[in-house]
Amino acid sequence: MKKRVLSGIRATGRLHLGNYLGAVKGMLELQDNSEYETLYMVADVHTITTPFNVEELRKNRREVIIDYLAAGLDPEKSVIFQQSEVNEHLELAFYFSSVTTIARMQHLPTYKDKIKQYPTHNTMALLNYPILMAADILVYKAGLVPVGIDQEPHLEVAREIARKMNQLYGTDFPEPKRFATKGEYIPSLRGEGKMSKSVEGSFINLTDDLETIRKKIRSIPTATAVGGEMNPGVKSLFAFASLYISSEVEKFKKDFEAGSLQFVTLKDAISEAIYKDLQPLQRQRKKIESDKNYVDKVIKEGAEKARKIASKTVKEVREKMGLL
Ligand code: AQP
Repeated sequence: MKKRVLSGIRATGRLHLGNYLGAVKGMLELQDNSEYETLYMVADVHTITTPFNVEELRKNRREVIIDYLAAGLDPEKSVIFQQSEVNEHLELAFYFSSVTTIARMQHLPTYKDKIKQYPTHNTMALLNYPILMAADILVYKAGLVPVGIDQEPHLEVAREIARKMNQLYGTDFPEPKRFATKGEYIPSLRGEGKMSKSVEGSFINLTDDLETIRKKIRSIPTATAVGGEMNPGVKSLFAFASLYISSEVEKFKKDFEAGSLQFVTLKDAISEAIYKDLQPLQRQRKKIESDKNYVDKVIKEGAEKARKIASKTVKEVREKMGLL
């Protein structure tokens, strides 16, 4: 049997370079490997774990699907679907919550970060985020998950839940591992933390044009750096350089150490390379967004395929837990 792969992205906005390099590139690589059966969703239910707007959610979840298709996810090879269309994720998450303590969830760094970001939104849904993520993965018995490094603590929780369920109820859940890409951690353009949809000024969207990308990359705070120790902004800039203009990095590093680096030259070289990399995706996106029927069909058929697998797992779990 083929190994299953599951990944997803929240519908909190349009996809950015961090989502693309940390998750989508890995999703593409596994989709094109015949050893794997790949399932990729837009995590629209996860979106409600932080403050959201109803109309934006409805719009963004479709935009994420269009970004997926534009990036090369192929419904002939992968199951592409909306999480909310497969109720089994939510049902399984509730069963999983019975083997998970509140204290374990409260100690997760991602949970602490989010309550710092949204102090008045410390909800049960937010606390349950990792349990729902475990259910997203394990409802398909997926063993491999292409996601950025920030998701590693959540994968640890998924492994713990799989182990506990197997011990207590004799289920056969795999212990899912992360599939890492070269861009597993893309820094914020603000010089602190990771690139994030919900942090203004931190990201480059996949649909940004050259002028916008140039402006954003130029905004990385490097002004006070002249040789010596790299400040966080300079470190971020060199992280982008390693990913996008790797053959020139050494030369730019030497210039930095010598105190002769023209930051704007380095920044513009990176911007052009990013734009060049995104151009095929942007062209493809224009075609796909005008084909409403095609996108509708992908969403409908994806849900049907996903439901078929998910319902089988949930039935098994209900039987093993004495609920059927
Ligand atoms: N900066 C990043 N570098 C590498 N990978 C990243 N990912 C996110 N940011 C980076 C990966 O993208 C996938 C989807 O993330 P998500 O939208 O489900 O959740 P997130 O981590 O919360 O993404 P954002 O952009 O930070 O959204 P907000 O601001 O709404 O919380 C995951 O695989 C993640 O690792």
